[in-house]
Amino acid sequence: MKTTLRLALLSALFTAPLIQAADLIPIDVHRDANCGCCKHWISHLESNGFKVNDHVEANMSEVKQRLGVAPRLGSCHTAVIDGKFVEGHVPAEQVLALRKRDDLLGIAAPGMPLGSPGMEVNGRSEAYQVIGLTRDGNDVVVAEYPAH
Ligand SMILES: [Cu+2]
Repeated sequence: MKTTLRLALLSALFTAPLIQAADLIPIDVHRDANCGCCKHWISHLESNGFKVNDHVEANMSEVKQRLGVAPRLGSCHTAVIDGKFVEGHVPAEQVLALRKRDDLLGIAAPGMPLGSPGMEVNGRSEAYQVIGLTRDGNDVVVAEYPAH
């Protein structure tokens, strides 16, 4: 057997366990059927270790109200992980960080910030914040992303 082939087989053996389904983090995403950027955000999650349960909804404002998303934090899709909401185009790293924040009801990237995950449009970007909603109803900045 050629060395290069043997190396390729070895590396396949070592990387295989990393992509086992059991390691993926489940998350529910609620979205409107016609939302294109929502699907782009789902792809962003899937390429960062999440297993997305995709829910197509007829009435997103009813869903947001039910999940406790304050209207001022609103965006397009609404995800749920560990009982907490993730509103809009929040980067996957912030979704992971949210899992360790028991003081928060959820996090949001309000609006549709250009350049956020799933909102890549012609390389344009704007600065945006990820806002956390605390259990006592206050907004806190959990992350800031500059225009790039
Ligand atoms: Cu969107």
